[in-house]
Amino acid sequence: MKVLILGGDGYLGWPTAMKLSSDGHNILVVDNYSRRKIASDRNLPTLISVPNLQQRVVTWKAKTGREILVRIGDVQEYEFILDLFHEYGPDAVIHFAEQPSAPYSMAGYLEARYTLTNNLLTTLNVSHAVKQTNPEVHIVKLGTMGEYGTPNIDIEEGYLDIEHNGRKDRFLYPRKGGSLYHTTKIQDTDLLYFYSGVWGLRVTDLMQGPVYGMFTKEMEYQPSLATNFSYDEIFGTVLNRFVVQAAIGRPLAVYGSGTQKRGFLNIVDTLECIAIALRNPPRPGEMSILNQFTEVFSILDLAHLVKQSGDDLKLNVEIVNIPNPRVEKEDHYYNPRTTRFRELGLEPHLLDQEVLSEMLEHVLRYKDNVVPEIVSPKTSWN
Ligand code: USQ
Repeated sequence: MKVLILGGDGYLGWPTAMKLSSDGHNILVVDNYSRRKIASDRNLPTLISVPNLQQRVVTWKAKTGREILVRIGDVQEYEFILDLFHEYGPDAVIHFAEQPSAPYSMAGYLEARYTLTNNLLTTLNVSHAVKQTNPEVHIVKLGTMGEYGTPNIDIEEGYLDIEHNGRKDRFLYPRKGGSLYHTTKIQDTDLLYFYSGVWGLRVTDLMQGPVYGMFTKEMEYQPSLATNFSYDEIFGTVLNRFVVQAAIGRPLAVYGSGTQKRGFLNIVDTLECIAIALRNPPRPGEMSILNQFTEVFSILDLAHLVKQSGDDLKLNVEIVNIPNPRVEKEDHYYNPRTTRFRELGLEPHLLDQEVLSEMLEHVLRYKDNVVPEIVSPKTSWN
């Protein structure tokens, strides 16, 4: 297939490009380096600095003989994205080109405005470009489990059948975002649901939980093919941050009681889920929603797992509960369904001590690169 990857320079975008290229697809990646700009403006280096996309694809070609095409540009610019669809003629588009950080979206007005305009406009542009050039193109959109929030009922995969006053209908599952970022993802889902129905587009919306890890098979060719691994409060996800905190001898900072639960997955499974989604496009006019995580943990569970792994390496890891900078439920029911990916063949890579010690040993090798000042949370929700 010809696959267009929007946001192909990111933590998930670049590993996805390599994986799909390895699988034999033709890949064109697009990025405007907005994540790198935000990180550089705020002095938020990744654990290891990674080459830019143009350099990455040269290394990839040298190591594998496979070509990944690159275009640097902004998906918010409609002419740019429309021309790209005309020229390249993709069979599928994977849309990662969004501002991905919940804390960033809550940092102030400008950050909120950027998150809202970027995330909605890129989704609008992708929908229109597909409609205008080839409505058969499969749109695979990265959403988030955080769209559902933490309701006091079981979370289904995307839709809920409701019986009311003796009549029945099927609706998008009720949503409640925990940050402005999560709210933009809800709005993206609404946009895609609307356009898939009205224009007969084929859309897959992936409700993904927080991802952890830094290794995928394709990175083994060469260290400079690594993904960007963040541990700061803006771009680092919780487990990655805990591993870095353990490695530099800082207590693992659990927000609030740590009893809040989320559905997690290894970066390797993210790539597998994307590949599965590509192989299973919905019918025209249908929006397929899949919950993309493999295991539910409380934040405190994760902290204890990292502590155990750190203690095995004689790191003497401590755990502290700090006042929660976010407004979120800490004690709540959480029972999200995730059956569709298993039915479609996903074999999950679960979190165990081997995975954690591999991550910890990797971070320990680069621990002198860690800037301790960027680890503590500074962004508060209100
Ligand atoms: N948390 C801590 N300590 C930390 C960081 C986070 O206790 O140092 C807690 C938070 O309070 C939260 C949970 O861990 O309850 C998850 O936080 P996170 O920063 O790992 O994840 P989040 O901000 O929700 O966002 C991340 C990605 C986002 C993705 C989302 C999936 O940045 O792009 O959409 O995970 S989900 O959380 O399911 O919405």
